[in-house]
Amino acid sequence: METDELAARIRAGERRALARAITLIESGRADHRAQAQALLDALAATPGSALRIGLSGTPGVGKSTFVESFGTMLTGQGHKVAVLAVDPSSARSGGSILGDKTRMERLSRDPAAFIRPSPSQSALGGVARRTREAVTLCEAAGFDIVLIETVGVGQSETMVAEMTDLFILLMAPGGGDELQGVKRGIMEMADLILVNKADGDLKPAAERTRADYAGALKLLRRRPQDPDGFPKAICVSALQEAGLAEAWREMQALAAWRRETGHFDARRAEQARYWFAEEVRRGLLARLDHDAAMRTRMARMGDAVAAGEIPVARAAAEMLALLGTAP
Ligand SMILES: Nc1nc2c(ncn2[C@@H]2O[C@H](COP(=O)(O)OP(=O)(O)OP(=O)(O)O)[C@@H](O)[C@H]2O)c(=O)[nH]1
Ligand SMILES: [Mg+2]
Repeated sequence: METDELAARIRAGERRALARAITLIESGRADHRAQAQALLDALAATPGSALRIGLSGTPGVGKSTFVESFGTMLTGQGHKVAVLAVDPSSARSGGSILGDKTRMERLSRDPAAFIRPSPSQSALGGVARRTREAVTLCEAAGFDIVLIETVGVGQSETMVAEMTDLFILLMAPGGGDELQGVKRGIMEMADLILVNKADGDLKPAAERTRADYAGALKLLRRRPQDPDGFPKAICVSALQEAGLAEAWREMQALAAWRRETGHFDARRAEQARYWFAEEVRRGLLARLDHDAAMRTRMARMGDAVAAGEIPVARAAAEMLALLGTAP
């Protein structure tokens, strides 16, 4: 299919065209890459305006259940919801975090929703780039809310926070010492903490956990992108569909405030800058790692350095000059 036709079909909201385009951007083939680039260029003229929401949480905390009930609530309100995943471990586990479609039975059959599992690829940088491009495609296809799910592994949370407008942390009720287990850096990224499973026997523990997180959030350095009272911690039950409307109200209030105060657009601009620099860096590294001539030169230069024939700094400067990046 021609790029223009594919672009037109995506703009018309055709899900099969969207799925096909995402497959194209996930491909490692050079000709596919060129096509994907052309497609993204073609769609850049009609930028979408989706609210991008990042969702993270440890395995078993209830992410899939939450996406199912929260997503279904949103489509019930007339929204079009796309769900994407950043899962650096999917290659290892052989599946994807969205593979459990049984937990998203309603949403996966919902005509107003689009669910895309994480590509099975281990390089987080590659997954992140593809997810970011998939967001663009989903927006062009008319989805006004894009949920990006990630499991709390390594840098994946940072990546997702760098491509979303709101970052939500899903937590489980605990016995009081779970706060220690949460890395400070992750707390600092959160716009909203949702303590899930606030139902049945777990309800009192969930409320205590919520209070603990609320207290911890207050101790963090105040961020310019937050109005009074944010970041917030609230209780939800994804299973019983409780607290979801409140969670959505808080997300909307925060997004509206950021839009009014310019923080929303400023953040998007910052993210564009971040990913641009990241792509250039990745491109340079790819040349070092995959360009056969460069690899040979690296090996030879390495030998020369090891033999004491050339000082480290001079050898490095020569390599960088070859890459066209000499200072
Ligand atoms: N009681 C209760 N259980 C829940 C709730 N949400 C999820 N669960 C249960 O918690 C378990 C894990 O839920 P998932 O939605 O698969 O969790 P996940 O975070 O997607 O897990 P991974 O995909 O493994 O990372 C399941 O048995 C769910 O039924 C909730 O609100 N209340
Ligand atoms: Mg899951």
